[in-house]
Amino acid sequence: MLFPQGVAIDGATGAVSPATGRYVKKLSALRDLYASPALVDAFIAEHGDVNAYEVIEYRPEGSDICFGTTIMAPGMIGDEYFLTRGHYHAKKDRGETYYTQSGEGLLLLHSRDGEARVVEMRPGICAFIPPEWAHRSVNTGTTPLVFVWMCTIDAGHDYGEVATRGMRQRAVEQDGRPTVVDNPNYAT
Ligand code: PAN
Ligand code: ZN
Repeated sequence: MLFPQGVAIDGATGAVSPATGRYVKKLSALRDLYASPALVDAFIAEHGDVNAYEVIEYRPEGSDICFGTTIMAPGMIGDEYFLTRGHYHAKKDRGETYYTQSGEGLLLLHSRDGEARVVEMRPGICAFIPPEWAHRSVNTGTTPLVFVWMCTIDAGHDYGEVATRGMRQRAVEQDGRPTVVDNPNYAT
């Protein structure tokens, strides 16, 4: 039987208590997602294989919904901001919300039928991610980007398509400001 529970979420650190799981993504694991993998190698040679982001989950067994936090380190590879892998949900009718707690970033999205959108990530903004939209977050600030995500427990992740084709857009710094540009390498 499921019982109600209050789960503490620290909006500054992203700590979740109690949590049911967590994982860390090292920068090296994301190498091929950047416009310049060679610059990832150079970054790691200089700074080490840093923790690019961490995901902490509250996923009660037998529940229909789950939530948790993502904590993204600030950083850049050349002019490109630190990013998450990006994915579609495995179940095609499952959406999600991202409610930013601290830091600043951009949520890059594209639909299977060719639309691309960007939603600002900053405290107070809860992003709605409809089903069938690939989504990737980027940290455009100088502090950790912390957001609470919530979705159905069976949404699942389909990483393959974004890994092979890329996202339609990239978030880069131009003239000192976050700018979204078309990804020339997006495989249509
Ligand atoms: C999030 C993401 C999390 C990490 O929980 O999984 O931010 O991003 P990647 O999974 O793309 O590496 C979510 O969107 N879940 O569905
Ligand atoms: Zn998702």
